[in-house]
Amino acid sequence: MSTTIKTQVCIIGAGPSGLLLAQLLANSGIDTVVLDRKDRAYIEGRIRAGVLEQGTVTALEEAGAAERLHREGLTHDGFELAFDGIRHRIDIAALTGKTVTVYGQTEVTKDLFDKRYAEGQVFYFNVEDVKPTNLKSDQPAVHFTKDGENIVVECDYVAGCDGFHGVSRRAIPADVLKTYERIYPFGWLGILVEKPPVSHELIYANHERGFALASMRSDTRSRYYIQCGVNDDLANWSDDRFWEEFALRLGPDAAANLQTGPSFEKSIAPLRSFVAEPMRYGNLFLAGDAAHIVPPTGAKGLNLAASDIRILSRALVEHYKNNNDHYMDTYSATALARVWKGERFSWQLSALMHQFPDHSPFERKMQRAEFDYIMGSEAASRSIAENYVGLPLE
Ligand code: FAS
Ligand code: PHB
Repeated sequence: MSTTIKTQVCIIGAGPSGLLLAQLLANSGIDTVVLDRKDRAYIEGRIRAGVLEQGTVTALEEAGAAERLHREGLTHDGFELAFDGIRHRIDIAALTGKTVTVYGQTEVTKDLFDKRYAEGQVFYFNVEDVKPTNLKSDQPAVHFTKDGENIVVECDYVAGCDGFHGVSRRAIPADVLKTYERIYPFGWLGILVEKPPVSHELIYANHERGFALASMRSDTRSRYYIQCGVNDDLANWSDDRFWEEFALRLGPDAAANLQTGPSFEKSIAPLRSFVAEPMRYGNLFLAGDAAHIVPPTGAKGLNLAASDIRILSRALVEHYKNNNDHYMDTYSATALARVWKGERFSWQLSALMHQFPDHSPFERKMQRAEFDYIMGSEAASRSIAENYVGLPLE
């Protein structure tokens, strides 16, 4: 016995990808149902991205969910790369005419949830056994259970916005799906602390002891990271040990203004580069982390998810409003063209800024030479800047 629901687009995942897609489709009168295996509080509690490209801000404006972002977000026109204490500012505004906005993914998710709830979005949280079916037919469906009840969503299209560990990508047959992966031999240990940031701009630091990143969530809340072992344990990292290591890697000049205090969030994230092709299979469309993962070094993860959704929402709106399937037919190729450029930049900046266990003194010299070249070349700095602010959508 099961309950049947009908909708136009069934969205699996209520992270930033799924929520933004639901909002952009709702703005065009397209009906959706959104499923998630967690609930709103859990999803909003995840601490992740912190830097938004202008394109992502535009998408949130189009979604009508950018009011608090414009009130509370911090506009940044530059950031620093540091190498063994030597600092070089990348003036993104002068080099590209663009800026980035510092505004946590947590806040983006809260704003999108508020908007979706205000407009009566149908959500199913804490779902289990999610299974997309009949994807190559014109009547795809998504089966799941909720509190022991079997439910089927009959829809026109399925949007797989369920992240790296979701089920959507796995619904594509192994002889169709091709994946590409690079797992990095280190992770990032991140903390949140209610203290003013050490600098008004982000500092990415390469030190012989390892990478460090000074970021923030506001003028009073800082987000700091240090590179750690791929199997490192949070139990090994007291706040005191973190602060000592972080200050060493930042260097005495940058760390001079460091205000330490008790962390209220501490977590370790593994780093990987990953892409799944194609991003469409029949009437299933993959978007965001369900299709690709980048190391957070280039601040691309959330922003690539947002650009997928801008491309996918246009495709679905064109289909429903103008009976034009051109953008659906080209979705995978268009999204992947941008994804691969984001993967390259994230991989390149990770290679420049981290200590690799298998690096010889020669590789260390190559990293320093690249840093010196970037410092001395406007062209090299502009290349970093234009990737950081986000390449054009198409
Ligand atoms: P998400 O993973 O955010 O959301 C997927 C949703 O699908 C989740 O809510 C999940 O519960 C749900 N789901 C999964 N399986 C399901 C199933 N079977 N059925 C139903 N629902 C299911 N990016 C940056 O730019 N900067 C950063 O610093 C940064 N740090 C990160 C740290 C960590 C630990 C992680 C994991 C990612 C980080 N990212 C960062 C990347 C991150 O921001 C992602 O790019 C972003 O969350 C992508 O959003 P979604 O595609 O919505 O995927
Ligand atoms: C963050 O503030 O969480 C952040 C900022 C920039 C990055 C990665 C993470 O590249």
